[in-house]
Amino acid sequence: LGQQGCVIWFTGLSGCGKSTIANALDVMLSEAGRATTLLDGDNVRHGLCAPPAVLEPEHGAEFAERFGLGFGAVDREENIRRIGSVAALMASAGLITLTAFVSPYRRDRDRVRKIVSQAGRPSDFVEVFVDTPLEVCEARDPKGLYKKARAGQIKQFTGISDPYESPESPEIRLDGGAGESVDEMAGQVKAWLVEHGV
Ligand code: GGZ
Repeated sequence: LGQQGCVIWFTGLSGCGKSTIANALDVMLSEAGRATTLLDGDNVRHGLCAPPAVLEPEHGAEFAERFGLGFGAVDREENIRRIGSVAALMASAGLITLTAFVSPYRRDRDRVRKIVSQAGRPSDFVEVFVDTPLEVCEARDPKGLYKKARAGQIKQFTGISDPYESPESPEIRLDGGAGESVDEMAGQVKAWLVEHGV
């Protein structure tokens, strides 16, 4: 029998720490001998879910318009649908699949939960809410995006001019504003996985 895969779905605001924590967890699980993979905006939004401007030169304007993804509600819905489908495939191939996307809409996240659970067991989808206060995310502003959003240079920016729907009953909630280290928070997720037989 191969190892059992699952999806660990990190969600939270831009700058909340989800990618960093997911990366740290990825290292911990790999060191423990588990086969893992990590999907985040840095790899997915350049390829599978690239914006129209990236697709345009090779595929033309009509294609880019239809299949390129931005940050409107429908584009985010399709972004999460594509990522959820890929994550479900990877999990069914036995990988512990870590994903780190804002995924601001509850309905979109719940749909992924359904896809993953249908393919396996309900416990195969682990939602991790990285609950960092907006003020903390905005103070960090590692890419200067909040500043641009406040200045109106980025429209529909989550937390500023676009909604974020907090998970109502995530498997795990991490308090990203409490001063815990990245490794401590990644360790909490790992402990949960061990405790639940993943
Ligand atoms: C939110 C945005 C936006 C808007 C660009 N709203 O901190 P980051 O930079 O690296 O993470 C954010 C990332 C969000 O992409 P996702 O694929 O995770 O979003 S979603 O799940 O909602 O589809 C941020 C950057 O891209 N970014 N514009 N308007 N974040």
